[in-house]
Amino acid sequence: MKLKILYHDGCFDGASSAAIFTRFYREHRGLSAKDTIDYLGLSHAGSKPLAPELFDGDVNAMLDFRYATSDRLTWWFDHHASSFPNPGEEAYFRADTSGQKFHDPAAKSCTRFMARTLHERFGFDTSPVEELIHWAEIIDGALFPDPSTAVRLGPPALKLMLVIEASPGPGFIPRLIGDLQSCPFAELVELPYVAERLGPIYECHLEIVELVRSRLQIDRGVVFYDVADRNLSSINKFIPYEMFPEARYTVAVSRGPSRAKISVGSNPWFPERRTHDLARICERFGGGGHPVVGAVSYPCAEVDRARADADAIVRELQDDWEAARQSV
Ligand SMILES: [Mn+2]
Repeated sequence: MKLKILYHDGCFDGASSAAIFTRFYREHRGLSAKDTIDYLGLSHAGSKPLAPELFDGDVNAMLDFRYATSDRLTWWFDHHASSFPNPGEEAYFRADTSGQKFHDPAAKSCTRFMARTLHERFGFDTSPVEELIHWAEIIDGALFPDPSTAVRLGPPALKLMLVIEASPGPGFIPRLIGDLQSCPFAELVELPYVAERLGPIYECHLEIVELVRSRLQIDRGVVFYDVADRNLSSINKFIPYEMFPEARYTVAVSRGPSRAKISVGSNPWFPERRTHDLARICERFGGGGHPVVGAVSYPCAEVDRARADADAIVRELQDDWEAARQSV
């Protein structure tokens, strides 16, 4: 038997969802020595329906990632507002009778939503994985106590977040998912394969913090920066708010090895200042996300189109600045 677990790649919530689901499956469905677990990280590039070949396990679970209308999908948990980008997908989900597919766009993390659902419906014991649930909720819900914690990353959980975000693809995250199931974070960051990777990534993170800080511009409540001239695939999204605590939104253009990206975020420490649905705005440009944070991906060659779209998004987010300023 092959258990295939597809999860949101390069994402703490995706990795912790995969770890907890594995635990659940082992405890409640059983895995023998002959059974295999195959982990595959998925990234939100465009909104095309997922290829049916991805679901090649005997059991296929997809976690913290948009829906797929495949009869081979056995389990599904997601909390994205843009889970059904293609016609017919939501109706297909609503008509599902498996009792193993769940969506809650109000959930802050897939991890906590899934753990609670597995507890309520199947009696899953969440107590050994409370650390994962607690931190997934803080990280995916952007519930950090202050911008400095979110940028400087003191707690071990935040160092794991950093290393996960910088390590998409096969190899590292699947191995980490194995250890996340039972190892406390303080010990996990000391394991050689984690520590060796984390050291240079953390150093590089602090360099990127300085680079981004040098590019930030704020106008009418919107911080904008463009680092698409550099090859940077993961950038901490809170850097702008450490420098400009009064900002409402951030719009960033960046370019990694495989895609260019617009990232759109709102200031999580002042949620009442947000008046726009960022998922809806990003969807109009072919992206998606949550009301409070969204993104649009482009092929690397189309970085100029990303810049033009980012400019349009900045102007849209500035539009009610006068009204918003009077209310804060
Ligand atoms: Mn998530």
